[in-house]
Amino acid sequence: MAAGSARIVRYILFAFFGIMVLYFMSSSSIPRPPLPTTSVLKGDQGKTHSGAPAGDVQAPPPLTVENVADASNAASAPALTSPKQSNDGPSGPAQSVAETSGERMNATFVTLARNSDLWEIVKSIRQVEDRFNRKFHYDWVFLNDKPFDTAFKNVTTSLISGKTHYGLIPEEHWSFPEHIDTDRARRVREDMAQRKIIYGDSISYRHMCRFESGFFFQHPLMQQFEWYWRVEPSIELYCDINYDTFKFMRDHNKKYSFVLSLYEYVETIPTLWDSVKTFKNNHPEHIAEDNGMKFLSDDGGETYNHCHFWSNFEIGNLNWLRSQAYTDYFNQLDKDGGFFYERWGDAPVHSIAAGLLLKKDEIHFFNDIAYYHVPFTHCPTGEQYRLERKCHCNPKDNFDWKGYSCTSRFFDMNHLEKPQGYKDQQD
Ligand SMILES: Nc1nc2c(ncn2[C@@H]2O[C@H](COP(=O)(O)OP(=O)(O)OP(=O)(O)O)[C@@H](O)[C@H]2O)c(=O)[nH]1
Ligand SMILES: [Mg+2]
Repeated sequence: MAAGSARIVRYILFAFFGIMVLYFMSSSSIPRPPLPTTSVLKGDQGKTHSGAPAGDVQAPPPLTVENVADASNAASAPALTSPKQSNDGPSGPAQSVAETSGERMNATFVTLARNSDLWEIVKSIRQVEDRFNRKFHYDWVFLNDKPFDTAFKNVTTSLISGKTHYGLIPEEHWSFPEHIDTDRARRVREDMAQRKIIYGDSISYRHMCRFESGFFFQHPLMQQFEWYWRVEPSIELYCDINYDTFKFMRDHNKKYSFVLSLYEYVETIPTLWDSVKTFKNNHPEHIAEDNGMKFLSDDGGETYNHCHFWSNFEIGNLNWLRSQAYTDYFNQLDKDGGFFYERWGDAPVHSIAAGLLLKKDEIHFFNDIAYYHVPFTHCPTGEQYRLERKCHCNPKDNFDWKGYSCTSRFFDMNHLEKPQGYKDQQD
């Protein structure tokens, strides 16, 4: 019995000694981040900087582009009282906080939406934030022909890591101009409805296309910016984007960009090219040397082949859209009335402008922005390429090399080498 008790006491002492040794090792030699006394706020109420619940202690993450951006954001986090939302015109430079490690571009996301688009646009915002903007915190401008409601503003602001702006479109940018014969426009809509042309009977769709063609970049909220990235509801982004796409555009002298291209429905633009020709005759000074006509026409400009960049995604330069060349171009088209007497879309309107007013190498194909807008997908060709960027798109869905895409033409015009494996994706 006595020998047994002594053994138990020895075990207890041994165990105690072991625990003490472990305690000293853990508290003296393993560096641990201090417990936060206050959570670092991003300027929006109650969210911790890392997205983790306050008080959760995590090991310091490795240095990446993302962390560098986050770290400098923490240093310059705006005070809680500074509004993240603005309804009333451009913010001063004090509010555009440089949050990335390098230079911050004068750029914004821009979305035209109705209040009823809220639950579809939030899906797009999540994707854009997760894949890109949580590292860069660019602003986001929302435009609407009706005032945005509180729910729309609160939900979108809570999801966006940059500052949000909400603007009302002036009536003259969303109505029939005086020179339009509204009876003729109505007859066109009735005819298109009978012929089942998509959105052919819609007035609001036509206002939308005209607004996106000629006015979004003129809105007072957009005037402060030089670069834009257009985002529509229900899109997907499939790959990480770890660099500043706006900076890329500036550094490589790009003015317009695309991810998907295709042929336009002929019925919606029967006389668009005639109007373009009138513009070319009236303003030969605006036609760029070494332009992208080859993408638009197979006979040197005589006829339009209907190729266009799909404008639901665009990263572009706002000063170009505000230039005299683009203004003269849009005014000619608007005067000819095809936004209402036909159903001209902003995609061919922007694309033809990019093809004629810019040098062809000022247009960029963003292969690494993997993207979906119903019903087409751009999923970069090449497995290694997709793995490096953590892409989650199915390469079988890639539209780039299919017969109805115009992207091959863009590659041919610019003498670009198509990626390995493109032939396997042709049908
Ligand atoms: N404020 C406002 N926004 C609109 C209106 N119609 C369309 N939009 C927006 O304009 C953009 C283009 O409209 P969509 O309906 O997506 O047009 P689309 O991409 O040609 O067609 P879908 O295939 O249906 O997406 C989207 O961002 C819409 O939210 C409108 O009447 N008012
Ligand atoms: Mg759309």
